[in-house]
Amino acid sequence: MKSDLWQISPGFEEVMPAEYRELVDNGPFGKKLGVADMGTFKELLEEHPLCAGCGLALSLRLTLIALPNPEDTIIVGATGCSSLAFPQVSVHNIHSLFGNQNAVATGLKRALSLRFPGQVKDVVVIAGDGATCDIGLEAVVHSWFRGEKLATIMLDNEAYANTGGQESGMSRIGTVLNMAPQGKKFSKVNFPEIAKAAGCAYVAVAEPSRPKRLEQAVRRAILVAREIGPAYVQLFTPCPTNYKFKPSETLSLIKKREQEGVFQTMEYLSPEAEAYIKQIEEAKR
Ligand SMILES: Cc1ncc(C[n+]2csc(CCOP(=O)(O)OP(=O)(O)O)c2C)c(N)n1
Ligand code: SF4
Ligand SMILES: [Mg+2]
Repeated sequence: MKSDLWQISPGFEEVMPAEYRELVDNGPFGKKLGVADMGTFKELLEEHPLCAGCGLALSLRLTLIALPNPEDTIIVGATGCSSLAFPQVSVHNIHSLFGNQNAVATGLKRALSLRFPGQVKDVVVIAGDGATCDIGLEAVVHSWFRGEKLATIMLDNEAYANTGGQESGMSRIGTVLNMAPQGKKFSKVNFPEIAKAAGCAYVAVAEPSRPKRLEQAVRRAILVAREIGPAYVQLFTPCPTNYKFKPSETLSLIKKREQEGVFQTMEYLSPEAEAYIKQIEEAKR
């Protein structure tokens, strides 16, 4: 469905590539569809510039499909591989200075509440592990301390991928990358536990090889952030380019990691969030 919210500037209709016109004409607006309907509408250009087999690109696509209210959602992104895809998505988004994303999202959410009182406006932060857990740590955690009603989604590829492969706080101990040749000396940061301790009412870890679970985590996080308080979702999004595996192996690598117990999904809801989600999901049945 075409949306008045999303238009090509007058005069440029014929110049824009066909795939971009399709994105505008056939975006997710007003459809209330889910990941089972993937492919029947368009949320991200196929010709985006992320690498073949990128776990982050697939997770971003599934996240965009999972948005409960794309017409009234604004995504706040940060520098990193995902920022290369944001110019080709069908949802409004803001690129913030690397690490500032939760501060920018806080201001945006507050301004939208004043400008559109009583209307649903979802502000969703989507950023890499470096932006979320390292360089943006202070802004992220303080937005949670303050109880800002934001959903924060980390695309966790366990590296600074966009800058050529430095270790991040989310890389695993011993990880060797192009620019971490000696291997990481300390363990992966347990960010879901930090999110819980910092006041998130919803915390989940998910991955793109289970699209339904990823969809549920993103939806629940956004709904909880709308009414209850901050929410955090961590998506495991392996990077074939920096971790040097075949692009065709991304999903099997996640499954292998899961079987070995190296990667685990989880979900936490505060009692208030649990009661709220139960009420919404029962009303839908
Ligand atoms: C303030 C600031 N510091 C550092 C950088 C350089 N920089 C750009 S992307 C990046 C790494 C991004 O890592 P991550 O957030 O994990 O995203 P990924 O590329 O892995 O998806 C860094 C350090 C920057 N652009 N701005
Ligand atoms: S470097 Fe890694 S995370 Fe970045 S686009 Fe390529 S595969 Fe994806
Ligand atoms: Mg990263």
